[in-house]
Amino acid sequence: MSGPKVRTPKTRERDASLSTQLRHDWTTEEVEALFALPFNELMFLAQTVHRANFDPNRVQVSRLISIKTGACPEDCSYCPQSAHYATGLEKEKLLAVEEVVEAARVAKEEGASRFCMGAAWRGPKGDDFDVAVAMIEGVKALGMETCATFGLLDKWQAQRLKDAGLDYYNHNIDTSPEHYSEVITTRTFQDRLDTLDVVRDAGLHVCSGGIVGLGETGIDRARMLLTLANMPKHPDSVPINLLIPIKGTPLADAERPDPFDFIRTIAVARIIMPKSFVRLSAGREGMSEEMQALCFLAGANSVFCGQRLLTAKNAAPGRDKSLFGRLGLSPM
Ligand code: SAM
Ligand code: DTB
Ligand code: SF4
Repeated sequence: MSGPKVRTPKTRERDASLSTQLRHDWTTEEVEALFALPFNELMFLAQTVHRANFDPNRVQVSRLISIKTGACPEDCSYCPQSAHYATGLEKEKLLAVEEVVEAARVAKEEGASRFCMGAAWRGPKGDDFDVAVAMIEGVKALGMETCATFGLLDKWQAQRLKDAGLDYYNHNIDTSPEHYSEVITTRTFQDRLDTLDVVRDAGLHVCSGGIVGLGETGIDRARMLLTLANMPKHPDSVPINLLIPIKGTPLADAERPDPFDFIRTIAVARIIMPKSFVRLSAGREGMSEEMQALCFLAGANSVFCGQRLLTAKNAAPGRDKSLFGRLGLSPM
């Protein structure tokens, strides 16, 4: 499928309407057609939509912490923390509340506006949930935005997190509905959607995205983004992760996606969810500065800062400061 090669009044009209409309009725064909645009055309369209909705030179910055590491009962075939694979990761029990609040204070000092707490759980249970709630209260009291990613939730748990002052809940759909069971067998795609529903219904901001590089096809990428865009409300934040290959996991040797396909995924997310923050998420450590710059040009406007994500490496110290400086970007 080839897209328009020159800008005409008709393409300009399309760009203007894409910039403002919040659609929830995308078809697979329409999303595939965006992916199939010539690269320059796609980037122009994404940047047009981005500029209509955001300051193009500002990037939201979040910091992650793993509050409970490893020994996860789920079998997500990309994850270093799954108990199903020998990844050599050192397990850690639940951190103490004070330790987490102190890490958040430091992250704030270093420029993060949001602090995201992640746990290697299928979902929160028992006393551990009470401790996690206390962490959220403590971080919120610092005046930071709070985010949690604790796995599957029921509606009472979602309400309890909301009452504790949680702002965002991260729960990724990871891939297309069709590819999901190739990647994870211990829960279903519908389980993920059900949690996203209870999170939204509790009035929490939704953070949901996926991973590029799980052996998915181009249609799977289109179907993943379309699933997010066709939700009752676009997720407020859409993390696009590039698979970090982890030794010992079934995806350790997965074929690296073409970098331009990753950038295209960011651009299409930007276009079909025009007002959402699109996060250039895991995988930055292995990217060149030029590739990251293209991701920002494609409409990414959020990143994780710091040397670590949950367990994997992120940006080396000083690298982001230098990158932001060279690109004239500033944190939101
Ligand atoms: N256990 C919770 C869950 O699965 O929702 C929260 C933590 S889990 C580590 C959060 C997300 O990290 C996953 O949904 C996945 O998208 C991402 N992730 C995990 N391992 C990754 C990897 N090796 N490369 C890229 N993204 C990864
Ligand atoms: C998201 O989409 N990516 C982040 C965050 N949400 C929780 C996690 C990336 C994890 C990468 C592998 C690791 O650090 O263990
Ligand atoms: Fe567990 Fe989350 Fe990793 Fe899956 S992605 S194994 S649920 S920590």
